[in-house]
Formats: sequence, structure tokens, C-alpha cells
Amino acid sequence: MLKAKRPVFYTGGGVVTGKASEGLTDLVKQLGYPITTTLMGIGAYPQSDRQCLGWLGMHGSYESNMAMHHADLIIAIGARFDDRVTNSTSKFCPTAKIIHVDVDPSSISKTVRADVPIVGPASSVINEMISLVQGHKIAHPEALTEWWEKIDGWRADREGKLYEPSKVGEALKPQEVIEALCRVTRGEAYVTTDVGQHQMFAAQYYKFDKPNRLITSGGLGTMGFGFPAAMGIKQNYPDDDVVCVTGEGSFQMMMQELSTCKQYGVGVKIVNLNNASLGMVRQWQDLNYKSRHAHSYMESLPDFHMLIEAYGFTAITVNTLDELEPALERAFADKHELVFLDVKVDPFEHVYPMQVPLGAMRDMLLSKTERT
Ligand SMILES: Cc1cc2nc3c(=O)[nH]c(=O)nc-3n(C[C@H](O)[C@H](O)[C@H](O)COP(=O)(O)OP(=O)(O)OC[C@H]3O[C@@H](n4cnc5c(N)ncnc54)[C@H](O)[C@@H]3O)c2cc1C
Ligand SMILES: Cc1ncc(C[n+]2csc(CCOP(=O)(O)OP(=O)(O)O)c2C)c(N)n1
Repeated sequence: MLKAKRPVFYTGGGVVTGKASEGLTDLVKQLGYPITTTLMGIGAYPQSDRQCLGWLGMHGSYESNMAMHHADLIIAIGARFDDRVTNSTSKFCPTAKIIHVDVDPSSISKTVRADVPIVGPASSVINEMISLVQGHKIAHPEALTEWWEKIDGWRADREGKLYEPSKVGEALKPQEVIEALCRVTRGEAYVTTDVGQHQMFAAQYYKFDKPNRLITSGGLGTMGFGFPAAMGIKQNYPDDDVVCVTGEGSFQMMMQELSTCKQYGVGVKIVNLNNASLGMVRQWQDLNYKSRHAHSYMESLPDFHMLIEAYGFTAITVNTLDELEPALERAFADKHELVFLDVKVDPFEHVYPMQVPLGAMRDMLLSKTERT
């Protein structure tokens, strides 16, 4: 670890469930190395810290995927090399040695061969790593400086180019809704999601500095998960802000739980990124089936405003950027009131970056017109 020239920490859900975030943060700070997490590992290391490159994989950040591809050492802790992370395993990180720490021996070398397998709980392995590196200097500080220059260059390349904000009179962009949500809740809310584009936007644009703040069904891909998950969290943390970011397709899978919320007074907030389509499916049809939109659009949606009011709750419909922040402020004014925001967003927006199927980690579509 001390001899690496282009190291990256790649950490996952095992650090969150293993309650190893504090130790991980100490270790990463001590070494000064970059860190990227999986979707399930978000918040285990504070995302607003400069050493954090965001999350990696199919819809991960450009700089994370580039850093992984060019690394000479990957220190994987509590992450299982899922196919949404690795892209083609035969092209995965061609120049890297891999240290893989996992509590489950069957996870090690399951999809990608580990050079240094370590079986054990993340917390105790991290503590041992800390004591082993303590008092030692890294062997190539000049190489690490160069590595950071490269990474900062990748960061700067995409800065401000991740999406086009909406102009006056245009439909809202889902990304700007999540950014506003993060501002209004000061990055402190528990955010649950369903599955789809809204899930990726929530993970990309809300900044999580604590573990267990993004609650998502990950590889299980369970539409209908977000609303009941939010209800459970709210029952346990009644004085915290709990928000379900959902899509109109997913929400309709569990919307009957509004009745449970009425009965037990569960004050969650629901932000429905309403693009009137099964957006993630439609994105794939755009990219792979020449925009043949079979069964991915919805002309049969309920009037969510009336639906929510029928249950006796407050609903706010948001159509424009100037309505957005006041609506969010209103929704979060009372922690104990269920409020539903039906936010009409651009139905044509895609989630980027997106790894190119069968490529390496660095092979990405960056927008509708650019690719690496
Ligand atoms: C539409 C969609 C898109 C997605 N896109 C992405 C994407 O771009 N990027 C992404 O990262 N994911 C993405 N996912 C999620 C993805 O499918 C996987 O769920 C996720 O990558 C797995 O995260 P993980 O490797 O942290 O594993 P987890 O499923 O969180 O597994 C944890 C690992 O840690 C181990 N472990 C558990 N406890 C401990 C402990 N105490 N100590 C040590 N080890 C422990 C376990 O054995 C396991 O190997 C997407 C999912 C969907 C539905
Ligand atoms: C129960 C279930 N059915 C189908 C799918 C496949 N699927 C993944 S994303 C998606 C579309 C989700 O649409 P929506 O909830 O409106 O979110 P959007 O992508 O538009 O943000 C579908 C159908 C799934 N993951 N889970």
C-alpha cells in the first residue's frame, strides 16, 4: 500500500453495514489517497471531502471510473465487484494490483481475481491497516502528487458539463431538483429511492457526508422499495427529515401505503420526479433500440395532486424552477407532516455518465453527443 504510485480505495456496502466508516476515514486521510465508493457504500466517507471522487460504475462519476482504470493499486473493502461497477471484467483495471477485504470468503475473487485476499470484518482489518501504516511514510510522494494532478484534471474536464440547467419556460431538469433538495435539507436528510433514473440522480446530486443516509435497494432493483423504506426510517427517527425520491412508475407500486401513513401519522416527504415515463427503460430504448418506446411511456397516470388530497395530505405540483425552492421549503417546514411534491421534469433527460456495455471502466457516454 505504501509503495503504490496510483492508488484508489474502492469501498462498498460492507463498510456501511460493518460500521467501519470512521476507521476508513482515518485510514484514507492518513494516506492521502483518493477514494471512490459503490452506490451501496455512499456516505461511508464524506462526499464533500476533496479525497472523495464520488461513486463509480455504470452511472458513477467520470473521475472515479477514470481513476480506477488507470490505477496501479485498488484497495477494495466491503465491495463485491458487481457487474454495474466493473463493466467487462476482462477489461477491468488492466494495470492494477487488487487488495480485496471482505468478511465473506466466497466474495473474494468471485468476479475479479484478488492479488491480496484478506478475509475479515472491515472494521478490524481497517484498524490493523491503520496501525501498520502509522509512523511510515509513503514511498513515492512525488508520484502521488502527479496522480492527484491527473485526477484533478479529470474532475475539471467535466465540471459544469454534467447537465444543461433548464432555461426560463423549459421543463425542470431532474438533476436541479435533487440539487435544490440537498440545499433545502442541508444535506442532512435520510433519502430513500425507488429504481430508475430518479434513483441515479438522487445518488449523483445529493451530497452524502454520513453513512446510511442513502437507502436504496441496489442490485435487487426493487421498484416500490422507496416509500415503505422511508416510512420505516421515519418511525425510527421521527425528528429527522426523511424523503423518498421516486418516479411515478415506482410510486404507483406502493402508493396504497399512504393509508398506513394516515393511520400512524408518518410524516415523510415524497419527491416524485414525474417524467411521465419509465425513464430508465426509455433511456435504454433511446440508446439501444433507436428510440422505439415500447411500453415505457404512460398516458394513464392519475392526477397525483388529487390522489394525495384524497388521503387527506398536502400535495404541491411544481412546474417551473421558480416554484421549486419555495415548494421544497414548504414541504420541509413541518417535520411531522406528509407532503408530496409532484415535480414535472424533462421527459427526455438521460442519466450520464453511462458506461458503454462490454467496455472498460473508462468507456463512457458523457452526454447525448459525447463519449470518452
Ligand atoms: C439501475 C441501477 C443502476 C446501478 N448502477 C450502479 C452504479 O453505477 N454503481 C454502483 O456502484 N452500483 C450500481 N447499482 C447497484 C449495484 O447493482 C450493486 O447493488 C452495488 O454495486 C453493490 O455494491 P457493493 O459492491 O458495495 O456490495 P453490497 O451488495 O453492499 O455488498 C457488500 C459486500 O461487503 C461484504 N461485507 C458485508 N459486511 C462486511 C463487513 N462487516 N466487513 C467486510 N465486508 C463485508 C459482503 O460480503 C459483500 O461482498 C445499480 C443498480 C441499479 C438498479
Ligand atoms: C418491480 C420492478 N419492476 C420492473 C423493474 C424494471 N425497471 C427498472 S427501472 C424501471 C422504470 C422506473 O420508472 P420510474 O419509477 O417512473 O422512474 P424513472 O426511471 O422514470 O425515474 C423499470 C420498469 C424493476 N426494477 N422493478
